Amino acid sequence: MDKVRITAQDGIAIVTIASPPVNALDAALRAGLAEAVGRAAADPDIRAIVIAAEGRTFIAGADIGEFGKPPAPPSLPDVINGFDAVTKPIVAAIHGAALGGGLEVALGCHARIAGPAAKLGLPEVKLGLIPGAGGTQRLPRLIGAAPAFKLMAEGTPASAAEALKLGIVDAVVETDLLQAAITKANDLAAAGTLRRTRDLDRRSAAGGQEAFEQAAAAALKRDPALPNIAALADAVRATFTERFEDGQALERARFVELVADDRSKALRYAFFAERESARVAGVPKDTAPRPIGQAAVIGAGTMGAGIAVCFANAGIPVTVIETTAELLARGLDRITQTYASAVKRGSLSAEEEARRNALVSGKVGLDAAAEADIVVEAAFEDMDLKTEIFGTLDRVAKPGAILATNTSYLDVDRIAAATTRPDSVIGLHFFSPANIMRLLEVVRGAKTAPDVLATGIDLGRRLGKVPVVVGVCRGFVGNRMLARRTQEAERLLIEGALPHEVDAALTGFGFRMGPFAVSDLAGLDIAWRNRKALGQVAPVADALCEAGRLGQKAGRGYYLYPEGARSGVRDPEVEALLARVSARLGVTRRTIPAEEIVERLVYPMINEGARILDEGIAQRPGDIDVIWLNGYGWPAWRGGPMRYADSIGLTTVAERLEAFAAARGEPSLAPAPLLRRLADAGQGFADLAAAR
Ligand code: 3H9
Repeated sequence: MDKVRITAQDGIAIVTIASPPVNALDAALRAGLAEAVGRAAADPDIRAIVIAAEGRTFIAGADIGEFGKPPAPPSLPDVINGFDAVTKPIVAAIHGAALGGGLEVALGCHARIAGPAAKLGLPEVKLGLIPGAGGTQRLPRLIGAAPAFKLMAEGTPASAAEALKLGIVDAVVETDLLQAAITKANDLAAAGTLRRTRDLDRRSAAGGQEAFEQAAAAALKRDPALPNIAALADAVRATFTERFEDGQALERARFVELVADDRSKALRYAFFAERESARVAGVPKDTAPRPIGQAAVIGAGTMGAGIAVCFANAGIPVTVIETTAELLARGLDRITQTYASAVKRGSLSAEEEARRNALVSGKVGLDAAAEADIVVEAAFEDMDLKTEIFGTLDRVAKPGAILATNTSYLDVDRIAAATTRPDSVIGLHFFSPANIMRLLEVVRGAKTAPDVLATGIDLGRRLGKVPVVVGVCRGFVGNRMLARRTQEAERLLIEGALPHEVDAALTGFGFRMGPFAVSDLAGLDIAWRNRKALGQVAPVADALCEAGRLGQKAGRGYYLYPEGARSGVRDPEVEALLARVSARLGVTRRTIPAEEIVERLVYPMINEGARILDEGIAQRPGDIDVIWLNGYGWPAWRGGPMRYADSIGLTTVAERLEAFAAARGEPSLAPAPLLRRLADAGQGFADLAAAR
């Protein structure tokens, strides 16, 4: 089927793009678009042209899957520059998303009309790129260099209303978008003037070059690891100093360089991995999710309240259930406070605050779960308590209701066995703060029904999360791998590293925070309690807890937090404590280089990831990467731990693990069978993904 159709209506050519699912601009579509516009331009019966699209979006951008492959003509810049040579008005009718190359197509038109749900943006920075089809040159000329730069540097699309305010679109129409675009095309044809974006001079709108330079400096400070922000600033700066053609040549050269950069490759990999994670073995694509119109959350602590906020944010009425009126009141207060501070920050309107608060109600006692289509249990991590709750829920919840547990570590199958409907039981592992963190581990129990799993995934998306299906094991995927890192971090302290050195090694790698700064922020007591319950020992962490150093809330943990300090400072007391622990264990302390610290922290995690894959707890390496990218602050431009392992080479990873295991006499550090097999075959985790 042709990807581009052309029809005519009273002298107006309507060029319709139809390339499901999102009209990405692959080679066939580019050729079809150029051909259709060229044909309309040459047709003496045609006065003007409208470009519209079918399906759920206008155009989602260039075809990301084509990047890195040999270029197939015509290039997108050539197609859009071709519009500049057309002497008849071209109007874009934009519904849904006009992103990246999609917005660049629209910017190559003489006018843009949007529907109310349109989203317009140049999100290339999120893929480690910059716009490469004239966006950096046309948008500043249309709306001003400073606002254009901000839109491109943040990469977040503007709503139709925002785009109208910024001047990206000429009008937003509530109904009959195509007709409105045709009318505009007729008006422009009658007026006889052509307003090409490249000829406009609004670069200095909204603060001029000075405002642009300020925005550029701020953006460079925010993300110094990515080369594309500097490239973006150079390209936009060129709109002040260069002719359009020269600016566009600079943009193109930088774009081509960035496409070849491994950081962009990693970000593109993550884009597809996130989408692939939605495909789950045993759950056919057409599996209908169960309808979710009413939710209940059991437990109104920090986690329960955060989960309730997620439901209310998505417009789903939610009942919060507690054991006493006092605990309930405290939990409901947490929720109203969350919204009140969002209003204070300016990120939520008072109207929306009222709407969301009205979706939240509270009750004492599990009977209140009777009406819910889904119940999410967020009580203490205690198996007896959870099985008791699920036993009761089994009696009170309506038939077909999904019973979900937010456990972080416990066996979902044992929890399911407390009910007579284990097929309706699932794990929904939210991350703290639940209303902020994007990751949702959807835990598939041995008996979870496919439509229950499909509902977990669908609901996750409705809640604005990235849902990833995982199997049952202690800690699932993310926390199970994290436990390895935590163990090694503790061990590094015993061998001679200091907390700030370990943290600096990981922030140098790209994490926003190191493990000890994170522990101090979260508090050391929960992990301490867990270790005690499991009979585990962590000599350094235990000693800190025994000394009352429970983290930031105690003013001291791995670091000292002087009154009012936002981040910790080195504490000689901790360093003396480390020396004592090492001496007690008979370990001679040594200086450990940052490179070794990173390897010691990251390789055992990768090794655990290999075990997780071998056991089928994660379906594919990409799922593990999506989990670490969205739940644990893995630097996006490194593409997740499994892809990182491939980039190092599994032979190297295996050799280093072998060396760590030998040096420590710790067999669990030795390469896992899957890692060893792949390394011996000269393969990477990606080969495994391809073979499955
Ligand atoms: C660019 O434009 C560079 C130019 O400046 C210069 C060029 C010279 N390409 O997300 P969904 C697939 S860079 C290829 O689940 P939604 C996606 O993989 C690009 N494939 O849908 C999935 O496939 P599958 C700048 C793409 O409704 C399917 O479409 N643009 C592309 O939740 C559905 O996707 C962007 O960065 C693509 N561009 O969200 C925008 N886009 O079914 C990227 C999607 O096999 N796209 N696919 O898993 C998005 O943000 C979202 O897809 C969108 C729809 C919001 C449009």
